[in-house]
Amino acid sequence: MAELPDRETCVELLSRMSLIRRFEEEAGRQYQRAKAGGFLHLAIGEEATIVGTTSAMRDDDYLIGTYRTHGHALARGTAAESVMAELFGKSGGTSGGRGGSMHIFDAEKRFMGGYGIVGGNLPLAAGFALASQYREEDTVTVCMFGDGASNTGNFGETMNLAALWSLPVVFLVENNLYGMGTGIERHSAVTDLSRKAEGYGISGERIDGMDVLEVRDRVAAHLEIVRNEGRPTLVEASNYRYRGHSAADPEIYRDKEEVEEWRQKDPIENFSKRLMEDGVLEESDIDAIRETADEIVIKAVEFADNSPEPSLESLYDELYVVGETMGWYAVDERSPEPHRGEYGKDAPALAKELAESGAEYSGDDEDEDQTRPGVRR
Ligand SMILES: Cc1ncc(C[n+]2csc(CCOP(=O)(O)OP(=O)(O)O)c2C)c(N)n1
Ligand SMILES: [Mg+2]
Repeated sequence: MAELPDRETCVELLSRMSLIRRFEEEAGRQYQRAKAGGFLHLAIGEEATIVGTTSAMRDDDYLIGTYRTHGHALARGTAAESVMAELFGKSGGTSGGRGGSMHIFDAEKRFMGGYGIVGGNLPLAAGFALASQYREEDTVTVCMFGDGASNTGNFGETMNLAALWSLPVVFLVENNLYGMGTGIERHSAVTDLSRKAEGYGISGERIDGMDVLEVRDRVAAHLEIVRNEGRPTLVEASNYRYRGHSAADPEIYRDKEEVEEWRQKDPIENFSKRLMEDGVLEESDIDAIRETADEIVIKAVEFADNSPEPSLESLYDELYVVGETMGWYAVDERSPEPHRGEYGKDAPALAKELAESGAEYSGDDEDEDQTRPGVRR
């Protein structure tokens, strides 16, 4: 069993996990009330993996996750208010309400996003790591993804390049035993995911993802290996999600006994119990931590409720189409005239310059009809 760190760290770990749990429960409730739109994937039960990992990272390390990442942002220090407002699609959200639940993003905290394409965040993680290497920084990227994502082509391709180029990444599989409604025995030929990158030259380790201290200790060790030895590693954290895959999941693929069995391993309950048994905290301290989480989340909902909707005029903001003609993918099909944000001339000078030098390099600078960029006649 991992040793307890100092009291302050213990309180921090428990507070973060409690905040995530409370936030997720509230997000589920707000989704039922149709305040939060789109899809909603909750990470209730997976808090120890999230908090253990982020607590071992440096502030200047990068983190990228999946579509189940409200907790990852909160653990990195993003304000609960902006995460909730993002779920509500409000302008006070982390991405001004444009991303929603699956696309929480906070560049300042180096949380490089939630990402909706299963396995699609792996090559991006390799890109962040390549940037660190190129700039000769000793920052590490932690890439978190699910057991299901380990079956994608992106997994193999990324492992190969990461190993080949000695990229500074810790790949962390959050193995919650299911990819949507498909159990791991039915979706992966190799169920010991810690070994799944061995053929690419990346060794891995399986850890208990329900134990925040074990996750913290082991991820810290992996970060050290990556930072000091300049090679990527893989960690498989075994955990479980207590709720369905998303808010709309009848859960017919698993029985109540299994869920109950994993509930006995509740990362927050068990850590609280240990802290009390070891005399680090008293029950009243634990209650106070819970109350603080409650207050933060109530305030977050208030903030999200009061945050204004993005204005209609801002619809085409942050859309970039490089070129002199209209980009077909930015066209509002209800009206044929061009809209703001659709013209290359509005793109920032640097984007334009890069596009032009790219076109020149590829010999693609003839004056051709680019009504549909990327589609050659
Ligand atoms: C490329 C791709 N294929 C399919 C989907 C649909 N999909 C969304 S989540 C999911 C399951 C992924 O499971 P896992 O990687 O274990 O992550 P978890 O949801 O358990 O956190 C699938 C198949 C998708 N989003 N992207
Ligand atoms: Mg899974």
